[in-house]
Amino acid sequence: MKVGSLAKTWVEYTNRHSSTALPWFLDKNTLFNFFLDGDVTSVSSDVYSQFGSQMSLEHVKYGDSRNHFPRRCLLITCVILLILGAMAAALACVIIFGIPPNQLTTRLCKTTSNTTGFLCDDHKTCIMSTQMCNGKVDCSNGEDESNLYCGDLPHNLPRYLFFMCDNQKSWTYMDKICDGKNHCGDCSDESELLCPACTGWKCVTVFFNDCDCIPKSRCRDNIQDCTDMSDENNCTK
Ligand SMILES: [Ca+2]
Ligand SMILES: [Ca+2]
Repeated sequence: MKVGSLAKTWVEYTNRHSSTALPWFLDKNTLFNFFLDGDVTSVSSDVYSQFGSQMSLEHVKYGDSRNHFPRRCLLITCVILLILGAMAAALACVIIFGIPPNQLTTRLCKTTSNTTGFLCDDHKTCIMSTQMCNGKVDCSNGEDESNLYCGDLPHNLPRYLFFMCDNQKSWTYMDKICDGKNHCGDCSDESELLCPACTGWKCVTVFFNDCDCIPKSRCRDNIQDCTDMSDENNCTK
């Protein structure tokens, strides 16, 4: 049965019976399939308008199970194409820029002098904190002098490589803590809380670079180091 005659038969039937119900010999899906697949231009305009209206109602009522399949297929096809596109882009990046180096999860390492250091990209070289951003390339790739770490000192350095002084204005490298010299200006890098007990001579010192502990080598050397001259009068080497 052709589309035109099928539609006409349905319209004539519904007109005759004053009903929009489908006759027993016409299956809903068959009608829809004809309209969706068929040559609707072969149906006369008046028949199409009536039939088309009914089709819209039926379409809402029963759902368009036919159209779900192609839409789903279209969606799946788009997703597959996107995935393939992303894979192709990644492959192109690898070809153009090369395989990215194995990223380090941490730069924390122990130096040969058993202090906390910075691990270079080669995964082997461990440099001292004072070798970071000192104007000299110590890692083979130069990462110790890169803007990534040296752009905003000390904030871009790994936290374990620098010490923030008590005055909150100065900072120093971890390697400079407890070395007997006042790098902070307020001696917080040489405080008793951080450092081992003084093994030299303890006094209030004269020189700005010293804190309250001078090495015994400076006792009785005819140079005043302590305000009370105890380094020259009382200290025993
Ligand atoms: Ca360096
Ligand atoms: Ca110091």
